[in-house]
Amino acid sequence: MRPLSPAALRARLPRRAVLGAAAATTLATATPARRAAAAPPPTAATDRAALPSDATIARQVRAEFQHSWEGYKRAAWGYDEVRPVSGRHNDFFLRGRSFGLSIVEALDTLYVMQLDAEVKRSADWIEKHLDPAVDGDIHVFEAVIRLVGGLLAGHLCTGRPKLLKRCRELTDRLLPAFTASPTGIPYTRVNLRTGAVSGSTPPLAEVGSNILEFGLLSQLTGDGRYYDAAKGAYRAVLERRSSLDLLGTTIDVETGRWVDYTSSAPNPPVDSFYEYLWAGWELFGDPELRDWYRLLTDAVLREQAERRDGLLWFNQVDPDTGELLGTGQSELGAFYAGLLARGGDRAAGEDYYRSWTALLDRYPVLPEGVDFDAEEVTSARNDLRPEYVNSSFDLWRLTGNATYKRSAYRYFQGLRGHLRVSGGYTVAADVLAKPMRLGDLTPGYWFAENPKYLYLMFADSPRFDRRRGLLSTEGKILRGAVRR
Ligand code: DMJ
Repeated sequence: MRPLSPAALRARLPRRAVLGAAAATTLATATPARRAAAAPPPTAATDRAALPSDATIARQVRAEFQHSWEGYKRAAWGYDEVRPVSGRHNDFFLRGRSFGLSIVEALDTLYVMQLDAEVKRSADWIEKHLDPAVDGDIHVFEAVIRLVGGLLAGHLCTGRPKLLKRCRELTDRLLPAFTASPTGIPYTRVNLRTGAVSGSTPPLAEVGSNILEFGLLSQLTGDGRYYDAAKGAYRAVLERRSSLDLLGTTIDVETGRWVDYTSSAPNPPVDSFYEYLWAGWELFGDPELRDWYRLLTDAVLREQAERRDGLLWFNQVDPDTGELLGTGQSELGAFYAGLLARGGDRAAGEDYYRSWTALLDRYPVLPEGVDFDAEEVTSARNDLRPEYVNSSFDLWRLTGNATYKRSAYRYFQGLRGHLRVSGGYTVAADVLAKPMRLGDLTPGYWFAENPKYLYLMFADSPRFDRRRGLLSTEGKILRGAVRR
């Protein structure tokens, strides 16, 4: 483990003073209800109270997963996503075409929860109905993390060869996004039937978040083309880093020039670009991925980390000059707490987790966006995101500290208390409204992520190797599924 040097986290004094003045003005005028946590609040009562036993919590989580799964089956079976309030369904990739996304997302969660009749029903559906040659422009990144990853995980869990075959067919049809690119940086979209590519300015998450799925497919098939394509995309971006070892946000596939710098790590849309470097090292032992992760992470910690009232946040900065561009923080970035710890920066990871836990102390469920400088909620939605509890899971696995179970349980209680509806679980349109204003969607990733992280923390599942297990950015079990 590499401890953070004090210099790495030293805030730049002039900038701080300016931010401090701005914060004072904003605080005086901000609507109190929209203010984000400034200082660590007292530990929430639920953190001090005794938790139910692990087995009880695992049963509760499994029951809630089943509740949402039954809701999906009842109203939207075979469609991508369910709208659990209206009982309608949602197409995720293409209007009027369905990939049964929630089924693919749920497959390995059903498996670790030992819902075997549902595993069979789902795998049968996929083998019969999932068409990897649809005539339509598919979002490559979403197809990789959700469908390719889901099929791989489903294959590893069940051993069914057809799932791997379908996975390979689909990936072969996605591959032109990489091979047609003059830089090796993938186009955003590809027509699965014709191979025509489009979308030439992907954000970084879309450029990097495929090496786990592609690399595993290379291992399982002995065909190195997938890993090489994914690694080539990483290399093309690393070659274009700034003199501060920072990266931009979106990049031009054809010219290799940066398009904008509007968002920096760990925020979207760059987030999992960093995650897959470290996870790629963990899964494949490729030292170049580890070294790239270290280089970029050192720069993020040195140039972007900001300590505020005992909490740790990350500034948005210009990659060339380090100049401050923003202080917004997306809930999607909460995954970074676990990643930092996994990558050797455990203290920083635990501190960043506490920053998000401080928000969980203030709000019944986490809002989508906050600005830590203005101390405001910038997006009051909640999209049933898994990133906070993803970090609970990572940090608990790494440290064994019960505090992560407590905060994960509190997160679970928040969801169960506010986002449960008769048709399953739904997103919220405004978590600050009283009563909370709900939306009408169970995103596909819900079936892959939130309940799985919770379940694997509390259930002693015989089907998951907690020590070796490795999950993708979409919560797919890419290593550590135990077949029994
Ligand atoms: C998921 O699709 C994945 O976790 C992805 O990496 C980013 N965000 C969503 C869920 O928030």
